[in-house]
Amino acid sequence: MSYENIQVETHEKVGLIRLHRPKALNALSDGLMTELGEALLAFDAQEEIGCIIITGSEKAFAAGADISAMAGYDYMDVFKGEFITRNWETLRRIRKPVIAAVAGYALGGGCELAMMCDFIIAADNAKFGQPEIKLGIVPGAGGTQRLPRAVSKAKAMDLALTGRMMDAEEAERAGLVSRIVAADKLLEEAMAAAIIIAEMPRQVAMMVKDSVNRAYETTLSEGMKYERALFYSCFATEDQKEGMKAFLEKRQPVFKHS
Ligand code: CO8
Repeated sequence: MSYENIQVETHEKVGLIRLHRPKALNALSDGLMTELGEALLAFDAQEEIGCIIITGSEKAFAAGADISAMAGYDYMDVFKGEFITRNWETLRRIRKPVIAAVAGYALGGGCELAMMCDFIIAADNAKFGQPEIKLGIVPGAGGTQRLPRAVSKAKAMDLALTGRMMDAEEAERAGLVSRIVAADKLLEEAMAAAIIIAEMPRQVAMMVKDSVNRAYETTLSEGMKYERALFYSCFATEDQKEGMKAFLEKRQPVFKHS
């Protein structure tokens, strides 16, 4: 399938999606978000794909939602048009792990999109922020909800109220990103992580994702019950037999993803 606002590549078991609106620092237009959703669903449905990476350019992961499109909207346009939820929620339906490989600006909706991924690998030039307040709006895709869960209330308030940017080191200290790598090695490092994940028993990777995400939606005791049920279910799979047998036989496991 050909896209206008993204570039899609398959690297063996890894699906790579590059946001590609270079003239607008990958501003997340409606068209881009629709295409991103389609590409994500296609990779999720593709049997051989075990992990997906979303990345941008060296200058910008995404500088936010498209301000030129939003500027003319009134309340009824955004309310009735379900601006945001119509195509922004697709990412949440993806069951395979999704890594955000972020270089440059990840601002507003760009930061929110990165936070909707399962984890963020940041280039050393990455900058995160929720500058919406400077445009007269509140964040609309998780900036006031996922950000405090990721970095604490204090840091989220600071970022969303002042609109300032946070560099990669501050973001790592705050817990927003899992690791920082040199900007020219970003894709290489993200790909290496994605290959490791894609080689793991697929159903277990999907369960880990599901269960960790559940931790943000439920109480500890309900989350523990959920995790326990998933844990038990792993014993019905061939890969559990193979993983444990291979360990005892001191060899590498050969997973069948079943
Ligand atoms: N939307 C549209 N165009 C943009 C955006 C954007 N978010 N960001 C940058 N651009 C465009 C610029 O207008 C410029 O275009 P042109 O060359 O035609 O004038 C081009 O990209 C390059 O940008 P700059 O010249 O500004 O580049 P600089 O290097 O000087 O500055 C910055 C880079 C600091 C990133 C600056 O571009 C900037 O501040 N951008 C806006 C950041 C921002 O406010 N983001 C939040 C947007 S609101 C939002 O995301 C709400 C999310 C709601 C949830 C989801 C809703 C669907």
